[in-house]
Amino acid sequence: MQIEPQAFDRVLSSMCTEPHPAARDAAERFLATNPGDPGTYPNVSALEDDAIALLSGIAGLDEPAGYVTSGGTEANIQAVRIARDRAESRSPNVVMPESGHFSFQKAADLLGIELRLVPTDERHRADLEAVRASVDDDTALVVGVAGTTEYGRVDPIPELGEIANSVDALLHVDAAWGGFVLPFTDYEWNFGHAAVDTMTIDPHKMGQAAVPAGGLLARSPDLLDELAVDTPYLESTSQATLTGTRSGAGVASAVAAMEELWPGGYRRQYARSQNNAEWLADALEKRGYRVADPTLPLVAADVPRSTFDALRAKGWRISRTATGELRVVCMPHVTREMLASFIGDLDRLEVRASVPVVSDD
Ligand code: 0PR
Repeated sequence: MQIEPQAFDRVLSSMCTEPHPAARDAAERFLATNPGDPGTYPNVSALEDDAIALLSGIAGLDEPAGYVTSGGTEANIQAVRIARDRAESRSPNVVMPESGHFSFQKAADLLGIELRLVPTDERHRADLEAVRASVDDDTALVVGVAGTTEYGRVDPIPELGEIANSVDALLHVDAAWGGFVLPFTDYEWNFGHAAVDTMTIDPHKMGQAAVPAGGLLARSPDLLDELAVDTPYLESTSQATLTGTRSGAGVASAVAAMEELWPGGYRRQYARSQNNAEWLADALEKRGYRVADPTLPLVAADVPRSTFDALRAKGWRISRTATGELRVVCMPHVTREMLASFIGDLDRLEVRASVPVVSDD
């Protein structure tokens, strides 16, 4: 095989990053293990218990319950499945701000459940009045996002919990990306802060684990039991995961990263990333672009389509929000030097755009 993976030196919009060296090493050692068959692979299965205990500590959950998923998509699908199976309604619905990740569309489609999208406010957070107006007796689940994909915003989680409670629905918090930075902020987002029933929190994003390592946590083990099916020919008797064979590499790398970095390493990483985001937001603002305040290490700015395309043509791996803003996620591999070089390219493009082309003839 000739081809090499891409370098990270121009990757600015990904929510994945270079794994921590300890995570990389652990992934390699556990490559040929399957936590989906704990009877045959007990060591990686024990590691998965460690992963859930560590994730629970990060998310303020006293009694660890959950499993390492293939990513945020699987965790979100499973959370919707728990709520659907627990609901008494014959036509249950899920209420979510429109800032929620598109994995919930997949969940709704797969599970045959109605997804009610409600607007966000001017700060891109769930509009509580709109959520209140959308829930009813058929609502099985209210979703809040703690670190949105497009703007890095945190929904008012305790208030969403109260609304969910008022109609006997569950509350799911999608902290797939935000979960490893929020512990170092003042936001109320976790099991200790609010009546959260289930949570997505992904080591393979800000957690610096190898892909695939997502996380699903539940307030109590009986919520996970909603997912369990019998497994007659395995030594273990039931399975609550969506996939069967799973990545032992992901599980081991998640434990290695969290043991190495929680809490001091993640705290320092958050401070670095947040500083970088504020520096970038400032640099873009000074150049006259409208910038959404980086409340977490993610910057969105109104850069014209032509400039965006020219930056992509220069090799910058950038993406856009649904409304077309440039989006930069300050992941651990994103350094100040990278951002300075990005701004340098932007300045050169703008100079060229503003200087009339003079031909020699
Ligand atoms: N929830 C939130 C809040 C997310 O941002 C994402 C992914 C998910 C759930 C789904 O997680 P998985 O992708 O692990 O299933 N958000 C990124 C996105 O869709 C995923 C991503 C990651 C995209 C790396 C590109 C990339 O290079 O934009």
